[in-house]
Amino acid sequence: MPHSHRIHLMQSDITKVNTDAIVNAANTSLLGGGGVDGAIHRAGGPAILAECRQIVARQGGCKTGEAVITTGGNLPASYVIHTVGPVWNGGHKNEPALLANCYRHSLELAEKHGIKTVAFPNISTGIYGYPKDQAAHIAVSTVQDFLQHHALPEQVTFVVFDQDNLSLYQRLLKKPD
Ligand code: AR6
Repeated sequence: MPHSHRIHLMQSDITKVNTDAIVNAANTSLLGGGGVDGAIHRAGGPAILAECRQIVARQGGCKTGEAVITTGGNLPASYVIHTVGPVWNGGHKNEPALLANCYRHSLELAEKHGIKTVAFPNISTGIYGYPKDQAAHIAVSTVQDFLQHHALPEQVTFVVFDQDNLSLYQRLLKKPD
């Protein structure tokens, strides 16, 4: 599998992960919420929300599939890339393309900022209800495709929280013997 050495898997709380940037599964308001979004704002402190408010003032939030970048505040990561995953609505509302856009646009922002290491949570698979197996396929194939064509980021870590996602990603990222 090409570029497999640049993709890592870890089961962890993403707020503790020591990559240059972590990705947040945000919502279009950019003003916080539950799930991983709530955890990131709690652990990162008010500097993240302050920058989100500036972005909202400038461009009025963030559309589904798009991404914006802020400081990491008090997190080990220097940056947070906030992306907005699609709400699962049965699969015929362009959800797969929108989810792929989240990964691609987050990676493009990372590249633009010279970021070498990025960690992704399993976008849309919590409160937004995206089926975990379908989301994992899109996440892995989109990241693999991007890395084939770009030198940055050098490394991408998928940070899984639950056992289902751990098993799915282990299977998808299994290196050939
Ligand atoms: N570290 C890593 N992964 C986590 C953590 C954590 N600390 N906490 C949860 N997860 P979700 P969504 C996993 O619901 O589905 C928010 O209110 C979780 O197990 O956080 O994209 C936003 O403001 C799941 O696998 O995000 C939006 O309104 C994954 O992160 C909405 O939820 C994503 O679950 C976004 O929903």
